Amino acid sequence: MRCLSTILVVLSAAGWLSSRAATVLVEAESFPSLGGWVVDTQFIEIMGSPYLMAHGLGKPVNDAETALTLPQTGTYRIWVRTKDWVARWGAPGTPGRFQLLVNGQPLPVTFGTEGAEWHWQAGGEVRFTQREIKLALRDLTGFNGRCDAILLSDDPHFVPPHDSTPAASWRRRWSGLPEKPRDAGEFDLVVVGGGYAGTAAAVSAARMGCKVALIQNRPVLGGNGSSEIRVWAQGKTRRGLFPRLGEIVEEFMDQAKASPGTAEEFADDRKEAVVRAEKNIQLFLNTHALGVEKNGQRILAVVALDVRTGELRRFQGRLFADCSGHATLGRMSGADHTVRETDHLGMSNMWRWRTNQTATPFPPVPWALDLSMNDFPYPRNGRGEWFWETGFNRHPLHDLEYMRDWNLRAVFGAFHAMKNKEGREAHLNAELEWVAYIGGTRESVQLLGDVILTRDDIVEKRPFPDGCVPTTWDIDLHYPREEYAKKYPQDPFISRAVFDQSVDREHGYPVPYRCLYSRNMENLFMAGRNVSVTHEALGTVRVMKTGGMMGEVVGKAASICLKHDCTPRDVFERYLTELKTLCHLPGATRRATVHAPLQIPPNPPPLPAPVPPEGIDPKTLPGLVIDDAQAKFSGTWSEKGSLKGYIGSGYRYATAGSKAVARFEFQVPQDGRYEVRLAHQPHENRAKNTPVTVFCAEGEKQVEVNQQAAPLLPHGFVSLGIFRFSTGKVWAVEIRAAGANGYVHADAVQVLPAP
Ligand SMILES: Cc1cc2nc3c(=O)[nH]c(=O)nc-3n(C[C@H](O)[C@H](O)[C@H](O)COP(=O)(O)OP(=O)(O)OC[C@H]3O[C@@H](n4cnc5c(N)ncnc54)[C@H](O)[C@@H]3O)c2cc1C
Ligand SMILES: [Ca+2]
Ligand SMILES: [Ca+2]
Repeated sequence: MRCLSTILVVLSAAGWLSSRAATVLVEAESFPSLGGWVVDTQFIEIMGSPYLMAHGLGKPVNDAETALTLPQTGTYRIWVRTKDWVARWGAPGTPGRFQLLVNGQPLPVTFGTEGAEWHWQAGGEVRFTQREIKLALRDLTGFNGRCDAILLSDDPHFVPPHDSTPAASWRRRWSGLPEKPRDAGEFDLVVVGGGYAGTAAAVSAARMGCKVALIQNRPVLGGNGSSEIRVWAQGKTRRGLFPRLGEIVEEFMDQAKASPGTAEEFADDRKEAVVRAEKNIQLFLNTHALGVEKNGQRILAVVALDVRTGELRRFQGRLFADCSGHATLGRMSGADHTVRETDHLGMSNMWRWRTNQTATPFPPVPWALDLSMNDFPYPRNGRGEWFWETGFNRHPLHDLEYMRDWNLRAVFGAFHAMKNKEGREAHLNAELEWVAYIGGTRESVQLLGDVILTRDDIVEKRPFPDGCVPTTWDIDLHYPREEYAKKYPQDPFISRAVFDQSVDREHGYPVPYRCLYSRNMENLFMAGRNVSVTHEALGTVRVMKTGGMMGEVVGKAASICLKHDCTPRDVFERYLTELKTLCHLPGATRRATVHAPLQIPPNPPPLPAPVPPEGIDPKTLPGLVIDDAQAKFSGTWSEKGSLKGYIGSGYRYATAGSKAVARFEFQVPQDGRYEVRLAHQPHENRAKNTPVTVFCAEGEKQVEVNQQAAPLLPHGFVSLGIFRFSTGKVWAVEIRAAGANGYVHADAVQVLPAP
């Protein structure tokens, strides 16, 4: 019965059965004129659709408008899908109020005033004597009212569906759109997500002769590094094993002077221009991937929603790359993954404010977080920076809208304290200039590859045969900042970063290629923050230039898959040398197809000079010299401070009594007696009893070194004694912080034949 009435509705909406009931759905995001409303695509998986939001920073935004033709005249009941966005916290007031204007007249109902959940708020009945009608959304507050869609039905028994399925088929049915996805073409590589990782993957693959679709659900490229979120790109490029990696990233990366800086500094247009210049790339902006077709362990196609028209499109591909940050494609296809539900990195909505020439009011915001000036760090230089971060213990996918809205309540609550409470005198002329409505997320889902990279791999510099992308950022993990967490302990909104500085920041640790493809979906790559690493390892690899270089490698590997008709795993197992050859080529190298000859640009950027040691070059010293750059570290070590005279490019030091251990390993060229020396730079905060163990043929010998005292031997060495070593075994010197009475210092070990 239900089925039959559905068919009648379809027919009548199409105008074939004019005597039957008509139901019409108008997606708010499809309004041709958005006025001041913005299209929010962040929560489609949670609430079912893109929506329009009135993000006016407290000033009502201009009306969004549309015109449409009803299937027939008559009396229609009207609903608006919306919510009261602060109701889930029972906060006083209803900031998200707006009206629906029908042919210029507001309906008597104020929308956005009820319900913590997305639902159809009833708007009453309207009689239409003309089929051509006009609708407009009129914002009443400027504080983030939201409208998903409008439903009109002349069927008196019609009940709107209570359904948050993404792009549910009733939406297309009542919008008069085809149910089936439209064919968008066949591609060698379909890239989902146009952040740094996806953009670089698309450019790299296209230049290597692949036909690429780049699908990005926002109007701009760059992800967190776009003008919408304004995170500046960090991580060092062009170094380590493959110093050409990073050349593509450098073509489009920002030169921002601040994070968050101005919109222009993030150069969205340059990113787009670099992509548009590639004939092999078709760029699909405002397109959100939400479905997948597969056959066993192979992905066949991605289905994506045109976020403005509501149409579905089907992208057929041989290979796919998930660069969505949220691992959307991987999860949909059944790729193995992990989700860390608590104690993860959070979401930030950065913001900017400025001081005007004259006084500027800011309305009271009783529904925002109730903050006073000492409940948050003062937003210096007009910037609310990265640490306006929340959601550490919220689900990184299901609670995304929760986190974004909590961030908005925090920012507006803080600005209210500045404008209307204790901060008032000092901020009469202050005005909010920009608040990101797109949340910047850092940690959502890790897709699992053949290698799951860990902190120890990186810190101990574990060599992998497929190491390629240099990661240079410290292991940077975030926690709620306790002093600001007291008022809202359930949802702290200010973070602190803890840096573990054991990463080789100069040369970078080479992240293995096997972190960049799925271990169970045989034609799926990944790059960026959703790759195969642990939480701690994400602490370093997540920065954008590093993720962009992963994209560069994925693009090259994709071309090898095509050339040899093989899987990403086969590239590791059979064509690793070929991948390395491609990684050594300048980023601007091209080939017309994957079988065509390589065209190496005549004037590639000069290779970066090898990083010269700032200190004493170990190669100039006699005997074996093992610098800290080659040593293995466990526990927490800080990198180089200000003491001069070190060997190589620095030294490390660790806090007394911690679990830190530094291990300098070596082998000797022939059996015999050797003098073992240890270098340090003296300082009064160093240990007088640094515990050192020499692993030698006689066993483990304990020595204590006074690292406050100046070393007596040349180049800052002290002698640990004479020991016996034999060939064919790995010997070592270990420095430990446990039991030390000051910082322990690890610079270099020297092994010399004893006279
Ligand atoms: C506030 C903040 C400060 C940070 N500080 C720094 C810093 O100083 N420097 C630095 O380099 N990094 C920093 N990071 C980390 C860094 O921004 C991220 O780890 C990085 O952006 C990850 O890049 P990505 O390309 O993997 O993903 P993203 O930048 O998240 O890009 C993914 C893109 O895919 C799109 N997308 C998602 N789902 C779909 C879909 N279904 N269909 C189509 N498109 C989709 C998204 O809209 C997005 O544009 C910071 C992050 C935050 C939030
Ligand atoms: Ca919608
Ligand atoms: Ca050193």
